Amino acid sequence: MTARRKFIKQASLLGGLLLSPFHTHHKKHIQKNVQKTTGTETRPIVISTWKHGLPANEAAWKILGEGGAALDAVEQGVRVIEADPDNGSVGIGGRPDRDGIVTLDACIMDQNYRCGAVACLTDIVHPITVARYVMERTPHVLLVGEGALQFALENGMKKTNLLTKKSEQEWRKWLKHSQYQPVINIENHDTIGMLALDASGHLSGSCTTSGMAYKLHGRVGDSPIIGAGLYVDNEVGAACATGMGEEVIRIAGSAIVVELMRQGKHPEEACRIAVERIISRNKDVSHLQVGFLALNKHGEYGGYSIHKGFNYAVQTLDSAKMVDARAAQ
Ligand code: SD4
Repeated sequence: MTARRKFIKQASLLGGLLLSPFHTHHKKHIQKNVQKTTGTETRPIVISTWKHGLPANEAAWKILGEGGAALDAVEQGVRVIEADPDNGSVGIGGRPDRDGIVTLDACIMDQNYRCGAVACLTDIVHPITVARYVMERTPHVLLVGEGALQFALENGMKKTNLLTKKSEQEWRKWLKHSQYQPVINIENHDTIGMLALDASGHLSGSCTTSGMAYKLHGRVGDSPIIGAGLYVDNEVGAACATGMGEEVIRIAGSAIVVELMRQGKHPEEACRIAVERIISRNKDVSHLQVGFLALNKHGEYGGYSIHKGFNYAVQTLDSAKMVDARAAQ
């Protein structure tokens, strides 16, 4: 059995059919909006990193299934996770930096190479929407720190305390035993990256995170960096990353995955090659996790990570499911 076929088999075995009432109810209506140009094309489709990708995809599908734009879908989808205080790595409830301050990174990119991002943003629940405002309301791509906060407030967003009781308690515990160093481990990744292909055949992507837990104050990861945490080329495909951001930045990870797809690689193979590149430039990856997720113009998708454990959510007209990504180790 080829690696590709094995992957598909594994994916379908692992992926349970989780159709929501909304999904079933709207299936007929959605069908009208689905344009399949060949037997192998799937659209609309939305894919997202990690298990919280399921509710995020469901929110995105409300837009995609009505024939809406991928850009709106990837913004609205990840907002659900940003607003969830129980998620420890995105939006409110995200783990703080080593000084106890929650700082958020996010970016968004559409089918016309338009992109916007914020980094080290404090006190705002929805950095993805601020990123979209940067894209649509300024001539810039990236705003950081104080300037990003000022821009968010000027654009009508409200200040909110993002440090929940639970995150604060965990941080205080960490302070006692931590030797005051940032930590990252294989389980400690749950940034959300989302990629969507809409009924019109347009791609967009989003990525949002509180980044590495207990990082140095001011540290920015890959997630708001266009080309690292996210990249979209509407002619080819889209990719996003999760895991140790420094390693993703060093290889311009998402841009590389898109370039590999441009050369004809299947999305999973493109992700695998990018992962191998990170592995080859590190002596020891036993404590290092990075995962890539990719979607091409035909609605084919795939993911790959250094270590087992990375999974992603996929939603199409017919199903909403989790897929365990294949891994190098
Ligand atoms: C970062 N890539 O800030 C992010 C962290 C992450 O799941 O993906 N966590 O480095």
